[in-house]
Amino acid sequence: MQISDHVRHILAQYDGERPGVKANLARLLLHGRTGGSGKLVILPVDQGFEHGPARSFAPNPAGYDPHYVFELAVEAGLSALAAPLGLLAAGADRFAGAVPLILKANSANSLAGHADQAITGTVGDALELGCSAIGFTIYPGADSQYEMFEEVREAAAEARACGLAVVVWAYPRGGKLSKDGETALDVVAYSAHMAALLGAHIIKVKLPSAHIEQPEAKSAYAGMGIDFSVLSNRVAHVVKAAFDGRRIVVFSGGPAKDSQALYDEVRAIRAGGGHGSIVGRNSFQRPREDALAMLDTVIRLYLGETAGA
Ligand code: FBP
Repeated sequence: MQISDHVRHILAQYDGERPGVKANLARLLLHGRTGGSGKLVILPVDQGFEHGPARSFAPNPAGYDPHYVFELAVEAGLSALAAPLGLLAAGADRFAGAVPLILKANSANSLAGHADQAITGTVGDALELGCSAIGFTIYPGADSQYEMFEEVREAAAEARACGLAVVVWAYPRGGKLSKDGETALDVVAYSAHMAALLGAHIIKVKLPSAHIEQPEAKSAYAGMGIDFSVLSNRVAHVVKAAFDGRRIVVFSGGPAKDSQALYDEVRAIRAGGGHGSIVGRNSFQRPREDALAMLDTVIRLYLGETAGA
């Protein structure tokens, strides 16, 4: 596929970046049904690690098979599949070249008592598997946040030197943050900004609520004169916090929900200038045909092909 104006424009935002990184960003942006549009729809399947296999795959047991999620990403025409080392290694050979891969290189598990992530993959693993990017979660606010930042800084520098794009899952939690604070507008925007400062090429966040967590930030938000009760305005604010839209920002799908609710979120992401969705549980927890139909609508919404889904 030829480089489109949308993709050329996005790549131009990464001034001074290495050609290999830009080529891999282009690979992600040109693949699948949203290819060339400047939008990404990515399948993340690290929930087996993060939440455990039964919570993740019991609703649709086909998902226990790594090949199933490769097939889902390929058949749906998605931009990429993101997963930890073992899952990618189980399908990267058979599906070589069929869909770009993102190695999720750190992992948490829900048996742990505090918010932290362990490094579970390396740049060498990502290169060997033919990945376009490597991804890391950070937990802004967590007691372990500074160690996480240092780990990501080190691994991201190595990844960039090898021409891999870097994706950062910026998920505030722990420390002094309240539960509502994890998705508060000010905290999500702050986290997206920190991810950009850490050198992320693609930033993944949860959709922000209208709650403002930090008392010190309240007057700044009040003074902006923006109606933050509207989701698309909140999306636009998070995108602005990511270097004024110079970094790709994608939004996660969250726990399984009804399709219309998901489509409303996609409309808001698009209207707010977000670059796409990274939808895991809402994809692989649905039966295959339902998942394909839902992803088809999501893609068409991003392409502006369907307003009334
Ligand atoms: P979902 O679409 O299933 O929410 O996936 C997005 C994601 O970022 C996964 O990559 C990750 O496993 C999960 O959310 C983590 O969510 P949390 O840490 O909030 O449980």
